[in-house]
Amino acid sequence: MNEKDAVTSRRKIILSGIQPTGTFTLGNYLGAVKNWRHLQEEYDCYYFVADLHALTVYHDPAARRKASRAAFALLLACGLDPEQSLVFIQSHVPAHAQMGWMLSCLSPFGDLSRMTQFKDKSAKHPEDINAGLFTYPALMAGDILLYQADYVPVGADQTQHLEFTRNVAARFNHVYGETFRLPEGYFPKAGARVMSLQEPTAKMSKSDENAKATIYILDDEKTILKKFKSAVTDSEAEIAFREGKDGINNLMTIYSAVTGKSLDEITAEFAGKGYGDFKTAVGTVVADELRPIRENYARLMEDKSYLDAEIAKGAERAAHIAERTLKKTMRKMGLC
Ligand code: AQP
Repeated sequence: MNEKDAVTSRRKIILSGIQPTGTFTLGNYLGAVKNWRHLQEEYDCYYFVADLHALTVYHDPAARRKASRAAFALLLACGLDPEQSLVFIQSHVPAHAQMGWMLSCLSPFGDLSRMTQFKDKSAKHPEDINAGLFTYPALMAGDILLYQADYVPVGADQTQHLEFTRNVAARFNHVYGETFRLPEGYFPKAGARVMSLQEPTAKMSKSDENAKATIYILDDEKTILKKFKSAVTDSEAEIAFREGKDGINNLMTIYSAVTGKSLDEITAEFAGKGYGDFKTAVGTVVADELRPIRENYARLMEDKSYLDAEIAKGAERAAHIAERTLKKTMRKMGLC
């Protein structure tokens, strides 16, 4: 095989991360992590716990340390195989912070100020609008470019980040010479945007203060059923997906993402049934889907030495790959 063939036949690299800002939600799972599991078959997958990104919002250090470890265990519990994929904790690989700084020096102020996440989080935490919140897109660009990722799975709310990363990479390549591969968005075939159960126009979020609004992937069956029972719907009695039925649309989206059934099939299945029956059905399939994850997680958390070893192994492998790009970037910038 000549060199060109070897290059073109390599498996493409996919990279994504999740913040350890709390136990993953059903949204994190159906919108991201469940797909990450399937992608392992086809791609070289790099998945990380984005603890440096989580620093932009105030946190308790001891709780964060535990949450990062728990997030790593949750990724494995959800089916990410550390033998097959590279799973690691971001801050354990110093190259991320180093690359983030170098790329922040190529990040236009104007572009940073237009980022929706900066605007949203500043509005949510007006008492703590810190520089990290402003420059996080440069850190994120570093996360992606360090591993020369081909694809980044993106939801509708993340295309801005990908565009930013591509612009920074192109600018760097232009100014300092060809260094970075420009990543493309990966738009999963399956994948759902899951909304809050109490306010179905807002996305389901780990850090929602109203626990009834969110299904956490470690919730037990009873809790899951109870939360779905109290989900906000509407005053009609028809299980159909259409504008104005945000609560029902959300439940149908969840049911579809878990069972693989189409929206039309779901409408047919529940024709003539009430919202109560539908809520119980959604709660039941979700509880069945999450049960093995909860069991895997409990097993992993009991096996401290296995978890520690996997965390260390992930960091070592990731650092090895990241260092190569970091060194090249530093050379190009005249730092070594
Ligand atoms: N509700 C959701 N529906 C579908 N996908 C979702 N994701 C998050 N919420 C939903 C996807 O999960 C991945 C990891 O997200 P993250 O931890 O990096 O940050 P986030 O998007 O800010 O998630 P949260 O749960 O809302 O966290 P907090 O409360 O800390 O801000 C991403 O791919 C995201 O799209």
